[in-house]
Amino acid sequence: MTAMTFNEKFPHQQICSASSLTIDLPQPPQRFYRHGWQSWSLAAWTDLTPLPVQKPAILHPMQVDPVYAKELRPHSSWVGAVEWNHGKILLLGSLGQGAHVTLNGLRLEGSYETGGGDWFIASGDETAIFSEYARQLGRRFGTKTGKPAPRVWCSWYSLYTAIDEKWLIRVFEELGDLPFDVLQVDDGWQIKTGDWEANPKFPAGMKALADRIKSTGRKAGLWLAPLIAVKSSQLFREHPNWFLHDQRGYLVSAGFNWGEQLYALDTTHPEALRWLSSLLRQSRLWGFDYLKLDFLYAGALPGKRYQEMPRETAYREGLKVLREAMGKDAFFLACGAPIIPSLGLCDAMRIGADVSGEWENRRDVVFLQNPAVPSAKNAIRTTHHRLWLSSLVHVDPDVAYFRSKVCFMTLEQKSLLQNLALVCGFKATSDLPQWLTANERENLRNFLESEPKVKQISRYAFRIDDCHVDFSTAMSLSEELHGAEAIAAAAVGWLGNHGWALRINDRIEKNALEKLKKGL
Ligand code: 9PG
Repeated sequence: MTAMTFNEKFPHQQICSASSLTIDLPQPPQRFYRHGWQSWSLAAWTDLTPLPVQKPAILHPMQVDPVYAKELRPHSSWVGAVEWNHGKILLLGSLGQGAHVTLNGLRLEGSYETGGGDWFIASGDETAIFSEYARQLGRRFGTKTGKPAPRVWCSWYSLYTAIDEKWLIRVFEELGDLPFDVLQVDDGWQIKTGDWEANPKFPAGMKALADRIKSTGRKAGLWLAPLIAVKSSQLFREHPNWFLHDQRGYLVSAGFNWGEQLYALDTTHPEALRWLSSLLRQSRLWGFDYLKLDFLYAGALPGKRYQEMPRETAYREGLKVLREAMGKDAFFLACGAPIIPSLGLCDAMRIGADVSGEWENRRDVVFLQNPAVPSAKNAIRTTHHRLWLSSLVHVDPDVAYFRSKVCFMTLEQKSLLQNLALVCGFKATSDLPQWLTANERENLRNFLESEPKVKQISRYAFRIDDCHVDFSTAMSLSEELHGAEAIAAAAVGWLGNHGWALRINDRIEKNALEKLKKGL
């Protein structure tokens, strides 16, 4: 254990090697910078009051690092920072994988889960320090490839899993000459998560769909979640031994989605790796050159592996196999991904929660106290706090909305999402052309064509060409609940922890989508 004291003589910047390290602070800081484990997990400056354990617990493996889900002290994956009122910060960040930072009273503590590694410690101006931390990470993990960020139309945030071949082809036609570089097919094409063949809604098959996209002069994009499988998939039923188990031999939960239990592939299992490799090669053979690989956190969950190694090392080794199989020329967007262990292996990374057509969903955000669920506000907050990664990888803030149909955001809220995309330099939407008015379509075109000058002027404000944009309204977290609201929240939290309740919710959402689709 290495111990230090933060005082006037403390160097502005240093790198040291230790399995664990503590820095004594002279006085309690005002704020703590927490950095969530994977794309969807909260990243934010918060005050020191403990954040409530987010609900429901059944989703912990897919929303946070489950090892620290119940930690009440301010804590952070790989990198944490504290700020006193004078605006200066002290940052403690690991330069290796599998590290965690905790604020324990007047002590900033960092520790590696296994073995030791390097730490970057610096104090001073926030922007300068984070960019130096990023530079140090880049030296160890690799940095941006030369590929530009494509402009993407993604099928998810309109009809979600209700997509089908006929309907997508109609969309591709109606997008006309809007300047998109990639048309990306999201979740809904596969038989099941784990069984990656076209389902009956795609009778011509995936190669035909990719050909169709490419005939419009664009690249074809495909969503896959290669490291998970649902319990009912053929993959899981035929190869339960390829999946992660715990020390006692029980299957490790990778969360709950699509009304089902999720399991995680063991990325150290040679047969699982062979299967993964052929899946990625197959996707390329179909003709998809842009791959959105999702739910990647599953590869780094704690468990007993075929080959024993630290969990994030196992993940990164698995990711190398995926990258190798898809080839260097494919554009790889990592999503639901543990951040640091994915650097250098992907071209772009989702750095926040999913957006949705809603600014904030009362049930999810307020009652479940969950900053990782889909919502525009959650997406903006976390993305904003990870912008420092943009020198290392293209940062994806998720899609922007231009439509007023099937969207519950105000013009200001939609414009915050659009502006965040301009700050990130990563532009995408899921708006259906048939939902856009002539004016909205023009706004979308201008957005896709614009290359504005972006300058950060304070922690949450930017100048984008001549506009002043302030993201502060997205930064607050939900307040602690009292009285009747607290009781309602406990009930929602309890319900949300049950598979049957999530299944009912899933059904209701599916029916609503089908209805929406019929109205098109
Ligand atoms: C397809 C979607 C889209 C989307 C991805 C991912 O419960 N959760 O925390 C949760 C977060 C994100 C999520 C699903 C669940 O969405 O981010 O863009 O591809 O999968 O299923």
